Amino acid sequence: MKDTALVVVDMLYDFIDGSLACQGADEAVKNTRDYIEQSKIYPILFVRDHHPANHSSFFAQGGPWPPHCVQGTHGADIHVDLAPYASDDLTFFKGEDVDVEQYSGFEGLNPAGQSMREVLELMEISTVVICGIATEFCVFNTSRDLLGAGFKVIVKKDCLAWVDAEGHVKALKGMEALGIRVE
Ligand code: VGL
Ligand code: ZN
Repeated sequence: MKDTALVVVDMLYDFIDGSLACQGADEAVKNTRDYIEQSKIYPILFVRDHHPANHSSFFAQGGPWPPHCVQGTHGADIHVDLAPYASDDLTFFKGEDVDVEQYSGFEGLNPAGQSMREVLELMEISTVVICGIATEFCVFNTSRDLLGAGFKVIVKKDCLAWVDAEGHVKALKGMEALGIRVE
């Protein structure tokens, strides 16, 4: 599977057992780790929501979310079971601009300032497998943008967690309707 990469989206403590804990998160982390070990899939890219403490998406600024994934806090860290697979070059940060909501990991940049598209193209990746949190937000937007950029996209159903069960099901249907494989 040399032309295939895995993208792990926002498997960060605040989305797992923190301020924005999502349904199914523990199972999603475990299943993602099992998938990595069993499939030996490589390369593995990580997306990290990474907000300043006064981000516009937080309640105090009139946004829809509790404070989460604040830069430098435990809640912004990748789960310990997945962190060993992460490398700087293949980690893409989003949500760093105080005024901008970024649900799509495709808009993230690595520490060298490279976009996900740039890095995937350099590695000659044509198919992307997606695991992550939350189905309705970051997973949906990241998958849609990767598909729009010409990649084949496969979403791993057992490796997702969600804010709202109905929203999760609706997002899965929406992704399938776009031409994303959900398996
Ligand atoms: C996300 C809510 C707020 C996500 C990010 O990555 O799904 N959801 N910020
Ligand atoms: Zn966020």
